[in-house]
Amino acid sequence: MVFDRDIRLTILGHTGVGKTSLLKRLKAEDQAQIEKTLDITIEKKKLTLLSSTKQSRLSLERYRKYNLIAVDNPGDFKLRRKWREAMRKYKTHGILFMLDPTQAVEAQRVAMEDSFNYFLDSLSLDPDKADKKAKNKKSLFFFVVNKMDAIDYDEGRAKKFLNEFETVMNDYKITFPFAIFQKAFISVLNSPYEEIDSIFEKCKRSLY
Ligand SMILES: Nc1nc2c(ncn2[C@@H]2O[C@H](COP(=O)(O)OP(=O)(O)OP(=O)(O)O)[C@@H](O)[C@H]2O)c(=O)[nH]1
Ligand SMILES: [Mg+2]
Repeated sequence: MVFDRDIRLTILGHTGVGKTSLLKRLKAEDQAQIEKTLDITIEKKKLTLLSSTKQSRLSLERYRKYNLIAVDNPGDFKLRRKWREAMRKYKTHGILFMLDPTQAVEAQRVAMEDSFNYFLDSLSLDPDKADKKAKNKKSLFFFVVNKMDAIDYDEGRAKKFLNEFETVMNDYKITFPFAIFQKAFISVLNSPYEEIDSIFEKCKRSLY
């Protein structure tokens, strides 16, 4: 339809945080089949956001569909240079960065730093040019803490965990002053579908 819109996301994060699981959940595919991702994979899904169904029948938004184009990436550090390739090749609206509170902070912080640098590289391989482009770029950076079930849905604990990444996130904010920052706490395996949907609802509101 002509009034359909795209939500284009690069999914990044350390290995085993649940990137592929999130996309499988969205596509209602078998979670048991998931293996470690070894290469860049493009997942597409037409989304009818739950908020649309609440709009009046006269509203265009009620009939609007969102085409999610998600670039799933391998989290393993040896395969991480593919992130740069993916971001240069598939121009997305931004990054959905996933975190796992059951895994060590340090390795995930490195992954967050890598995603910062590779995203800048995707703007230009000349660091000064990339910094300049970043200053005006209205990207979306979405930080998603997954596996809330594994920490008994303890939001206090999840927020404390996310605080460990504050300094890196601040660097994102300084480098991308016009970017939009979002956070969410979910369990890909157990959250009700509305909570999964709300991630993409937030993306929609940030982008359109
Ligand atoms: N307890 C729990 N486990 C989860 C959740 N989401 C994913 N997992 C598990 O975490 C493991 C890794 O999930 P993947 O989706 O393969 O992780 P990934 O980020 O794609 O990993 P790479 O492809 O190596 O980068 C799997 O065993 C999942 O079942 C969750 O919400 N809760
Ligand atoms: Mg994967």
